[in-house]
Amino acid sequence: MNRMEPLSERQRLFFDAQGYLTIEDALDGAELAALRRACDRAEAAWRADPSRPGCRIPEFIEIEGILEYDPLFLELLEHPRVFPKVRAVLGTDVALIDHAYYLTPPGGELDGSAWHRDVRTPGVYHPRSTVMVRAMFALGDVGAGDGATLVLPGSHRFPDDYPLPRVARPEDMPGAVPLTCRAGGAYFFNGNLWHAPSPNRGSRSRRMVLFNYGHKWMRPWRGHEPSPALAARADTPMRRQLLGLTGAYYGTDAELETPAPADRPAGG
Ligand SMILES: O=C(O)CCC(=O)C(=O)O
Repeated sequence: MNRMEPLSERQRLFFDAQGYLTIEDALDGAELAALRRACDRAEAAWRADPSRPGCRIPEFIEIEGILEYDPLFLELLEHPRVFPKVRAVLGTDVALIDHAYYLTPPGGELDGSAWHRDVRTPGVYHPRSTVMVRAMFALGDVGAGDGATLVLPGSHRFPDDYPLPRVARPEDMPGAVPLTCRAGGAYFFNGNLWHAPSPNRGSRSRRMVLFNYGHKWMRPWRGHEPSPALAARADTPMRRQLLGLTGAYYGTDAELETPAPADRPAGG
């Protein structure tokens, strides 16, 4: 059984106050190597077939629906060093909203309008709820100039109409913090937190796998509904819940502990 690492009191306080949390060395060396291989295979398949969904512009590549490409991504979705913490801040009804592999090649430019929040719920007012949490895993080191995600700490508590300063470049936002990390590191942030991608001024593409979690009563973003092949791999209650294959409002929420494949009884 994988050991699930809970959210500590200190981490809870940091996330509640700042709206984000970083987890150094979330992946060990073997996990990182396997993830890089799976991402390389996914990228090759995606580039070979222009009909596959995503974004294909020089300064940003998004391979949408990364779970469709390799069973390894399903394991990552419940990674024991990250997923229990995400579930702790979202609730037991956690489910997946979207999932992708991002590559940010060097050389692109962005303007200040890149600042945004992921959550938009105009019909209801959720000032104290955590509606979405975006988790990102780094395949390589990400320094401040390497396209690091920028966040405005504490801004998840801003009201919807808070007048954020207009800036020319994302990195000009007063108080912005770049989420730097080493290869194998991860971070997640509240979907209400103001954040922005930043330009990659380094020499290598920034490579990140991301999962955006919400609640099982929310719909996945368009194009992120599981294919029949992916749905068939949802062989645990948690996988079914995460992929939106359970009731939206009723039924028992899935338990946290899910045996890793190696621990499952043969044929089980
Ligand atoms: O690429 C990043 O670091 C930020 C991603 C982002 O803003 C988003 O996907 O909403």
